[in-house]
Amino acid sequence: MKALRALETARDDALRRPVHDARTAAILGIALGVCFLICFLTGFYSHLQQHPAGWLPIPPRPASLYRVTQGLHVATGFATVPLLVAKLWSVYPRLFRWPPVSGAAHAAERIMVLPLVCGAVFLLFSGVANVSRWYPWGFYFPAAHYWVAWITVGALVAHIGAKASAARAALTRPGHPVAAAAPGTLGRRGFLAAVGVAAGVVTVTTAGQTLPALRPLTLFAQRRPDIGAQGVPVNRSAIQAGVVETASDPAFRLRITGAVARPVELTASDLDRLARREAELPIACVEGWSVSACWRGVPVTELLAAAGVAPDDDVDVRVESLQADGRYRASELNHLQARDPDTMLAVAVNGERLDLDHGYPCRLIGPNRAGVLQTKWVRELVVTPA
Ligand SMILES: Nc1nc2c(c(=O)[nH]1)N[C@H]1C(S)=C(S)[C@@H](COP(=O)(O)O)O[C@H]1N2
Ligand SMILES: [Mo]
Repeated sequence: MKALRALETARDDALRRPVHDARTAAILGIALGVCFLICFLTGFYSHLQQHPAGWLPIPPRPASLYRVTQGLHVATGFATVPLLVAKLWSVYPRLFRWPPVSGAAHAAERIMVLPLVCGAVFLLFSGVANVSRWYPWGFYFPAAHYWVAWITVGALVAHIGAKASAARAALTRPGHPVAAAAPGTLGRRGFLAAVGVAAGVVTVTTAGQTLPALRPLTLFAQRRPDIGAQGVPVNRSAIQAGVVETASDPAFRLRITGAVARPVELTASDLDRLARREAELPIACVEGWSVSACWRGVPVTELLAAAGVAPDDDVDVRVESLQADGRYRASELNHLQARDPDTMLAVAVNGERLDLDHGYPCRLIGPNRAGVLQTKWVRELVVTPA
């Protein structure tokens, strides 16, 4: 009994402190809600890039759109970690309220907090672990991350619905009777400032993986995008992909097959001779790092013309790699991407012949494509009517 009373007193003392009151919870809730919204929308866009809906072909312009959306996805995800910790710490004394619920509606609202908290913790943990290339799980990360995001957003919408009026009241009532912190304890301002600084430091030290100006400050970034052959990181080397021999073989032929008037075969030196298009395009990995480079190659639309595909024929193109297996050994170009003059099979990057690790003899590079779709060591373009 005594212990229970002591717990009650501790809880009531805590709830009276501004760092644990409704106003602090509301401010952190809004910051979290904004971050989650950005993360969810950019994450959904990344999902659409990799699992396109037939009715919504991803356009190839603006060329750097995916670089921006995925950079934002990972940056806001990282910044959300201190915000979520702060929010949970701010509201945890409420867990000790007695009775825990005051009716059926309140019980339903409380139960929805469980998927919200568990989902948010799972998303942040799995996301940070994934970009750190630490896979302490047996499931396939993108699918789990995607479905848990829907559950979490559903729970978040329910939570916002339940809490909107309380949050509005807490924010519009400035003369809150318990707003002042006891002397010597952390006040709301100090607490929120500390959380803001933590989120800012995480962002600034992560964003160097995509913003060159912040590169010297990279600490949490998983990649320095300027480290790698030819100034571009290597995500899977030729050795890892098992293509060293086939890619360097003089018998290599690029084939253009499928719905074409005449199948085409080109050698590596044919490709080199035809490669006159130059474009500045980013490699933008789903992991959040990105780097822009100057590519030289043969536009896919010229290769289609060589195979007798009429310029106004809407076609999709499947891009196949020499790599025998692995998730990223092939990708699709929709009819908009296939006709963009900067979608090309590149043979050179930053003024040098493509390194074997970057996809020699030729690799796909196109505007506004997720890194996983920029297939390396291309051996075949399979054309299908769109
Ligand atoms: N054949 C093949 N192409 C691939 C991959 C792969 O594993 N196999 N990885 C992709 C990923 S995830 C990225 S981010 C880019 C990176 O290209 P880079 O190694 O030249 O920087 O290549 C893409 N192309
Ligand atoms: Mo990637």
